Amino acid sequence: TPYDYIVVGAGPGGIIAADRLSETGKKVLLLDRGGPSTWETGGRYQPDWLDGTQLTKFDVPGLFETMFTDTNSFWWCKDINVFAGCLIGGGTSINGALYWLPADMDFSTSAGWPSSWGNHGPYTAKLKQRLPSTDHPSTDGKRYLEQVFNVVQKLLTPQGYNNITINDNPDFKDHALGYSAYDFINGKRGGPVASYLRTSRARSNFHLEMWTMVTNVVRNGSTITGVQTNNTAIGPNGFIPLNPNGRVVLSAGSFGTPRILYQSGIGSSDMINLVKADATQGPQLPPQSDWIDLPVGENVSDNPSLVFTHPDVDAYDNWATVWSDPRPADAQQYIKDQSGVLAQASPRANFWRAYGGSDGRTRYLQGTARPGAASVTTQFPYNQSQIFTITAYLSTGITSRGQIGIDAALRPRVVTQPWLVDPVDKQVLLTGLNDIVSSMSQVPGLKMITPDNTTTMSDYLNNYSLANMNSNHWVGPCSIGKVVDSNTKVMGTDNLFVIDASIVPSLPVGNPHGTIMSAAEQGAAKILALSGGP
Ligand code: 6FA
Ligand code: ABL
Repeated sequence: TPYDYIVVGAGPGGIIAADRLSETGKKVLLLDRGGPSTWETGGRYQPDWLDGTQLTKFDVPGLFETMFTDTNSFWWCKDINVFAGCLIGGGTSINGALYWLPADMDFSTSAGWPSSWGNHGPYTAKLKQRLPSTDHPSTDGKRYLEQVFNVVQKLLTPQGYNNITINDNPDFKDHALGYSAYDFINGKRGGPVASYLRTSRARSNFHLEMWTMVTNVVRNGSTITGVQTNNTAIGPNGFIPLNPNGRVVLSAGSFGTPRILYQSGIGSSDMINLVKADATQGPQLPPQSDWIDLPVGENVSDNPSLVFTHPDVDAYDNWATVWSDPRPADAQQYIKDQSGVLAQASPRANFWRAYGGSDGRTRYLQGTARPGAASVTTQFPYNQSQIFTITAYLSTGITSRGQIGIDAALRPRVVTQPWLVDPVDKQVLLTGLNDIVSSMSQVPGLKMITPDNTTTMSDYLNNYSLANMNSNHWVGPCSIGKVVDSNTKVMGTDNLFVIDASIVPSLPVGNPHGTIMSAAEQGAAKILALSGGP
């Protein structure tokens, strides 16, 4: 059956877009290549200790770190070689759920937004109303495993940091320190799935179809007539048509959306030629005269991580036991009323500082601290039970950019690495790392073990593997103003739109999904306001 709107991808961008579009009564189809995640979406994957409960791996915040250690990791997109979630909720069903209401600078013209996007306030207010943030997600309102916050506070206070409730002051991002904030709800993973998707699913004009991969849009010149999928159960040959004046919204994420565009004959010809050479997808391409030449790809993120130990810290076994053998009292407490340590993901403290660079630009550095560490490299003995990690991310202001494309097998790939391409970015990161540790001697008992004192910070950074610099915050391959216009419409098309991380022109100051969701609210409103629709 034909639809008014077909939204491709049920991550935060697609879920919010589909909810706002279906609110108007239009017939909306939301497609995802993956399957269920949390219990309410039909997911049933749980550890033995949760047997008999309606709590899955994706519901329990304290199971977050097991996303990276579980051998049965069906939730990752298998054809993408960086972390990307392919299940209902996309990244928000498997991520750390750190949730920052956007700062004004996240939507500024200097960040690459059209001036018409500058007033994000009403859209952020809508987001906040649907999805509040909390820095104390346990249902009893208490904070657990607080030692890391306390140590970080001792470290940063001498440097002039202010202790704030971060989401009460989204624009205060210089020398700001606060408890980690999340979009968990009632001690469980919340996010767009437990809010927007819930209201959509209650509407008869909304339909969600899982396990349906869109390969390309089908178009007649600049007019999209429907989407081609691999699901032959839902239409002739997997084709799903649009109603007259219908629209397609791509929300397949920073890797998924570019691939769909290339496979639809939209992008640079070197990428489309890879599609042309493919026996299956080649014949689906429109004639070369209809190819639309648009740039695809800028984005970036950096995160060298430092590992410290402190005798006051409980490393919580680096979360290694929470799946198979959680601390019994914590497991019982969580099952009873979703309170305690397991009601929160691993981070405990976040901080920001602004830096002037030698090129006159201001860059922001974010720190995230958590008990435990993904890896430790040191010559010295240390107490494994007392380790914690501070990860430093360079965000707003960085100029380094890379490119996302596809390989000959049409798998999304990073084709140009985006990390620290600009030497000023690197210099600022180095300054920031040195600053973080500059007051270490004022915290009795605090030692840094990675890098340890046989390595200078500069060598540590120079030798840091680029593969580990990936912070999973990919934005920009379909940047607004370059690939989509200020209404999120793909340039050169009549009715194809993009609402996801890929339109965000440069990194938000914090972990990005809050800003992406505000952008989705704003993008959906702009699409609905645009004449000529269904
Ligand atoms: N962001 C935050 O703000 N805070 C965090 O703590 C945080 N942590 C992580 C994290 O720990 C990991 C491991 C990862 C991978 C990301 C993290 N992020 C965090 C980033 C955040 O999750 C992403 O920025 C955000 O989810 C991006 O939202 P989008 O809507 O742009 O895209 P998604 O990838 O979430 O969703 C795309 C959906 O499309 C998926 O459900 C996928 O299955 C589907 N899809 C892809 N291709 C498709 C196709 N061809 N056909 C149909 N469906 C498709
Ligand atoms: C994010 O925004 C990042 O994208 C994640 O990488 C990060 O989680 C979460 N938020 C929480 O801060 C880290 C884990 O804590 C590490 O154990 C893991 O090695 C790393 O992700 C992998 O990228």
